[in-house]
Amino acid sequence: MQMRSRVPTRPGFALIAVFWIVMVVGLFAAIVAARTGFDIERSGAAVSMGRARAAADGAAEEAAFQVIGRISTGPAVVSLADLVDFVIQVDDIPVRVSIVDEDSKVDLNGAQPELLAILLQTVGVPVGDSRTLADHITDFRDEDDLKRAHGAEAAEYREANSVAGPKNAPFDTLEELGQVLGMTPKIVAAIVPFLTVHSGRSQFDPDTGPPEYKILVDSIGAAGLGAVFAPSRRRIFSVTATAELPNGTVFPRRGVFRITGDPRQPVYWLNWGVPDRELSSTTPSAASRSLTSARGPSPALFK
Ligand SMILES: [Ca+2]
Repeated sequence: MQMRSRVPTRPGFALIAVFWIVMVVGLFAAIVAARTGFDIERSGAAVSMGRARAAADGAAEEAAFQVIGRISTGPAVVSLADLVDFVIQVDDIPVRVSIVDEDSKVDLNGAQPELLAILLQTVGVPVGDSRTLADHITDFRDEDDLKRAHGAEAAEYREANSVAGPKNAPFDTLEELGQVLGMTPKIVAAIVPFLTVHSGRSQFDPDTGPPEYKILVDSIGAAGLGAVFAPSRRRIFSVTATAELPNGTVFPRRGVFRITGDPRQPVYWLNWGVPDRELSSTTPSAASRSLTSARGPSPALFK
């Protein structure tokens, strides 16, 4: 007998309620502002931002339930290709939404150093530096203080005059990559689109990822590392929802959710924030700048 999950009720009512609460609060703020002589223009901007935020948040929630609906009612292998870029209308506000299966990405904690090295090479890091950085990443996240062949543990960070040492614990965020000895903002920005900290797997499913992953797949095939591929579990997804008001006010929301299978709480949000657009302008840490002094000359990681 084929199992058929119950499709949970969409939070449409809650979404509209949240939207109107934000509107009322915003209106109240505007009245108070007017009575106290507060700059009404600033108050108007705050109301606009509140509306955009509420619309983005509502669309993100709605998108999560659309994924659940699709997976619960569809065949075993469901295409989510049309959810990569679509629009959800919240009241009169269009919200551009994008959903990505996190199992399609390389997990920063689960990936073996060989896979990390190939990923680094794929974005243009020379082979020698890619092995060094892959070992640095592995030493940064493993709990021991035993340096890998090309790695860096506490002594190497001290030698490089780095204020901080290796974390010796799993990455909680992709931003932490910037703390890895020898990592530059440019490399971080290049590899982050391929990475997640949410799947926890040593394998990934590039078939469910964006077309840009093909170059990584080709590199992996050429290196004979085919065992790093595994089908997605269709369980963990990230959603980006960007609301734009007619007056130009924009609010982007990014969240990562897990499908629980529990109809009482079908969506569990692992992360709720804003897109990682700041990553490309991450301030280089002392560690990031010191690969040359720690590991010999490395004039350019991108050749
Ligand atoms: Ca370590």
